[in-house]
Amino acid sequence: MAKYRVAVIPGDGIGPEVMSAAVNVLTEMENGSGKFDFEFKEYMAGDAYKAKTGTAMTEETFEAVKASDVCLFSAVGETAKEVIIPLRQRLNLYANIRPAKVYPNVPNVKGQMDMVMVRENTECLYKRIQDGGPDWGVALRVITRQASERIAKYAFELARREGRHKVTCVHKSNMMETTCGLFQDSCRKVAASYSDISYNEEIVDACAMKMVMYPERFDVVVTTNLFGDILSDLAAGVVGGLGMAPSANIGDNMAIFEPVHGSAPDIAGKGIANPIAQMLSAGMMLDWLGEKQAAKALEASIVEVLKEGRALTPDLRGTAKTKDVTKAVIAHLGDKTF
Ligand code: GGG
Repeated sequence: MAKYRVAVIPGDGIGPEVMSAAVNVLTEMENGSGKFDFEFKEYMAGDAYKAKTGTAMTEETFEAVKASDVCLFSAVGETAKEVIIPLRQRLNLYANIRPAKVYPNVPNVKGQMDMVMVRENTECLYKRIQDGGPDWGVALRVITRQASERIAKYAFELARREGRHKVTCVHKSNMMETTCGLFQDSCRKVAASYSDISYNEEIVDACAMKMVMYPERFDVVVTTNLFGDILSDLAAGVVGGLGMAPSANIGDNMAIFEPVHGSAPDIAGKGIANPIAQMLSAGMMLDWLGEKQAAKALEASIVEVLKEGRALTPDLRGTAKTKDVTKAVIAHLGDKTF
């Protein structure tokens, strides 16, 4: 039996609520499968932990995450820059994968979108090389050829692996020639080795407009860190909101899976958070671990719950609670083998 050591970081706000839903689902899957076994270990990090201890994430927690097979992360609030950003950068999780897909019964903008955002995850303004005073601020945007070619290659390989046909490089090289120009040039060079995948380019502002008006035109999008952060929220909006948006931070030997959403303090503690983004992230984790059948079974169960339309949380215009969605997904897993 495969054994996986999973570091669990529930974080702040709705984080613990959606994390508990996903861990319950994974535990049911472990019991039902007999093929894999999870060892979940929970670690505290984020705003609440910082308020209590003075630090948002200890070095011990970082080392524990590093030593685990994989990490399931939820959401932190203001301390994202002290928790998830350092985790991504220090563990060299260079590819941030953010699928945006229309699901049944989920209110969406145009009815059609099935896109994967491949966001460079280690550099750009998120390097956080900055300075400032009361009346000025400056931040350094770092783009290297090595990281740009690496993420472009990841995007083309993902397209091949998933049977996708097009990669779009999103940039602003007309304004930022040294950074975006280098990113664009790196993508062009990599594209030349993938004659089976078509390639085009979009300037980021026009791309934002087109993603809303013509979401069906996008397949795989590769872009720099900040543009990817913004456009993936936009894409989530097109397909029904952040409650439906999962993500993966992938490196060569380690990965962290997290919903795109933040800690949503406005609805924390009410039991109404949509756990689907966290569950879909858990599904991406199963896929990355090689448990392909389990990953498919989990997504299929979520789709069935959405189709039934009974266990929908308020963000999906329903009245269900987080726990109702969890129960419904677990019930649908019951008739599947994985
Ligand atoms: N799980 C999502 C989360 O904690 N988001 C907080 C945030 O601002 N993240 C920044 C980012 O994704 O780059």
